[in-house]
Order: sequence, then structure tokens, then C-alpha cells
Amino acid sequence: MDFKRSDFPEDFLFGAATAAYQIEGSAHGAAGSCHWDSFARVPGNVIGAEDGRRACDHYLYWAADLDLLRAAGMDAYRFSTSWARVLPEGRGPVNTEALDFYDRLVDGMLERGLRPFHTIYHWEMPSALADLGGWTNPDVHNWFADFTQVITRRIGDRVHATATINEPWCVAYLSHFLGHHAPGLRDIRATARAMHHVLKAHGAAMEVLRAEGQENCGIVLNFEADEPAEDGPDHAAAAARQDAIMNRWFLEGITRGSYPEEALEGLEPHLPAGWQDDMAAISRPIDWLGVNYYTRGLMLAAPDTAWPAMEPVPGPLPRTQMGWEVYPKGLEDTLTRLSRDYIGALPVYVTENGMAWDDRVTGGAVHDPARISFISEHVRATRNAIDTGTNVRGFFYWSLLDNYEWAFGYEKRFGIVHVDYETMTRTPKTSYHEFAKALGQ
Ligand code: IFM
Repeated sequence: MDFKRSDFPEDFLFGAATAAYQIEGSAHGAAGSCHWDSFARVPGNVIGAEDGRRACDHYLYWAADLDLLRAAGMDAYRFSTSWARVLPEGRGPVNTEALDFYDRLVDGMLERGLRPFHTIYHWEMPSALADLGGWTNPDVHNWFADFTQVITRRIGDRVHATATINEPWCVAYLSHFLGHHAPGLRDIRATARAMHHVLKAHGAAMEVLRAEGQENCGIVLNFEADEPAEDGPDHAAAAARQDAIMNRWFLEGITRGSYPEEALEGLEPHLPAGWQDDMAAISRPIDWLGVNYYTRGLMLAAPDTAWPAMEPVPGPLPRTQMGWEVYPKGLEDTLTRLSRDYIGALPVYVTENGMAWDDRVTGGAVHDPARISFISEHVRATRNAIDTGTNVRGFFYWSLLDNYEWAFGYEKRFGIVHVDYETMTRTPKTSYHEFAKALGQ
């Protein structure tokens, strides 16, 4: 890789990220069921109808996995805690095995000199709460606040940073409008409610975190660099609508206490009454913002279809195994736009960036030159954004391990460490070794 630590400020953190359901193995440790367990059971929702019951068995292999982070010279580890594991019914009785597990995990990070970056929610809505409407239920912010308190009281004293929610656009829009993720709805009323409730839950969690004396708290948003696929005002308007729905809704809700007009034009009729009264709580100050960035979106107007009357089209750039274009400039532009238009000098972390490839083990090794270039280019884009004034404090690769890629099951491999799902053997890929070298190992 063509970067080194000394290219970055001294306190800049390099790390890798994972999420509970994607690696832990929900069959272990008396976890409750979550909406992904049932979503995966319906033909057509998930490739191979695969679920996270075993995933990478990280619940059993966590110490070895933390050793891999340390051996690569990483400074930090971004992980998440499963709501359904901690509160199997979503509310009420606490699963003490789960709290003991997260205790061991956080202590294990500290023993290895890794800073724990905790994400409270990365998509395991407990089934008992999904039965009540999950993110569409008007009480969901209270349920989430209670979970936040339980988990923070147990591990909050040792984590370096806390994020309330991972990628609210996926939680709300991808899951309730596009139907690609659990609960798999395609319903605009459910979408509008989820879009608002997920931010209300973030606000309620921030209040709990502050009351618990927790410092260094934020949220992780996913951004896409949206551009019109063709010239013309209609296509420009389509790209602007996508930008409003995917990027600006969450960003402006949190930083300005308002939603963009281009998104309200479709969603406002379906928002819960009195939504404006929640905006002050939604825009409570945060200490940092997490940016997940993978690709750009090319939009075409689709005038004969219902709102938002647009469709994404594939672009000409090289693509990853996900079919996503490789577009590092979009990361630089996103980071620069954030500081220029929204957050000034607020600390930012690139909390996810990575690519999937059809990686195979040959002769005991996995050669992944495309990933080495991908990481180099995106780390350089991050460096460029620092040069132009964005206060970027860290970069986390997604992901440490190959893992459960949601609707794609286990087919897409994002890891810098290959996982053989039969034997659970971990094989560090060439990108892992090159990353470690760049970090001085
Ligand atoms: O695997 C996901 C992760 O859970 C959230 N961000 C995007 C990743 C790749 O799709």
C-alpha cells in the first residue's frame, strides 16, 4: 500500500470494523431471535436463505480475532452489540451471558492496546419488537433508549467512542421502501415513520448517553456520491432527490434539526403527526460523525414512475464483487462537503470503507491486489480531505473478516482476513499483510 503512518497526524487511528450479527453466530450464548432470522427464511430474500446463526463463530474465536487486529498494528476496533443478544425479548430480562461476552470482548481489546469503538445498533431488531412494528412503532425510541442504558452501564466505562446507530438510511429506506433488508417492506408510510423514528431513537439514546456521563458519542451515516447519469435538468433533479433521501435527510436532521425539501415532498404526508416537535431532540450535539463510504450513485429521472421518480444505473468505472463502482474521489468530496457545509471542525471518522471480491485460498494464501489498490486510493482520498481542512481522525477498513453480507449471504467477501465457513479457518489475505506493513509491522 502506498501510505504510511507518518503521512497522517500522530493521533490518527487506523482500525477495522465488524458488526455483531455478521460475525458472532447468533446461535451461541442464548441470544434472542431478530428480524434477520425470519427474513432469511423467506425464499428470495437472502442468497441461499443463509442467516447469521453461525456466521464466523466469532463468539468462540473472539480472542484470536482480536489477536489478528493487534498483529496488524491496528489502533482501534469498531464492533457492535446485538440488541437481541442482550435483551432476547427486546425489553425486560437481560441475558447476562451476553453482557459477560461483551465485557470480555472490550477487556480483550484493551489488553491488546486496541481502542474500542462501540456501535450500539447494527441491525438486529429483536423479533419480539419487530412483531410490534419495529422501527415503525412510535415507542421504538424508548425501547432503544432502554437498551442503550443497559449496554452502556456494562461496557461504557471502557469504550473509547460510542455510536448510537449504524447507517440509518439502511435501517429505514433500504429496509422499508426498497425492501432489500429486513423487514423487507415496500411501503412509503412505514418508510417515512422509520426514517423519522430511527433519528428519534438516536436522539433518545444520546440523552441516555449524556445522563450516563458517556463521552465521545456520535452516529454512523452512510454516504453515496450522487450524480446525474446524463445531462439535463430532470436527471440533475433525480440525483438531487437521491442525495436528499440518502445523505441529507439524516445529516440535516442531526446537524440542523430539519429535513430537506426534496425528500419531504414525498415523505411528509406519511410522517407521524407532530414530527417537527422531535427535531430539537434529534439534533442534540454529537462529539463526532462516522462516515461509511463505498461508491457513487448515478441517477436517471424516471418520470413515469411514482415518487421519487428516479432509477440508479450502472456506471462505466471498474466495479467490485458487489457491482459497486470504485470511486475514491467520492470519499474525498463527501468528507470535504461535510466540513464545508455542515459540521465545520467536528471530528470525523471514516468508519467503513472496503470492497468485496471473490477471494480464494490458493496454496495457503489469498492474493487480493484489487483490494490493496482500493485501500490505498481511499486512504489517499482521506488524506486529501485532511489537507483541505476536514478534521478526519481515523480510518476503519470494512471488514476485518469475510462475513454475513446480509441479503447476499456469505457470497461476498469484504475481509482482509479470509474465513473458511466450514472449518472457520482464518487466512489473512495479502491486503492484511500490506496493511500491517503500512502501519509499521
Ligand atoms: O456489510 C455492510 C455493513 O453491515 C454496513 N455497511 C456496508 C457493509 C457492506 O455492504
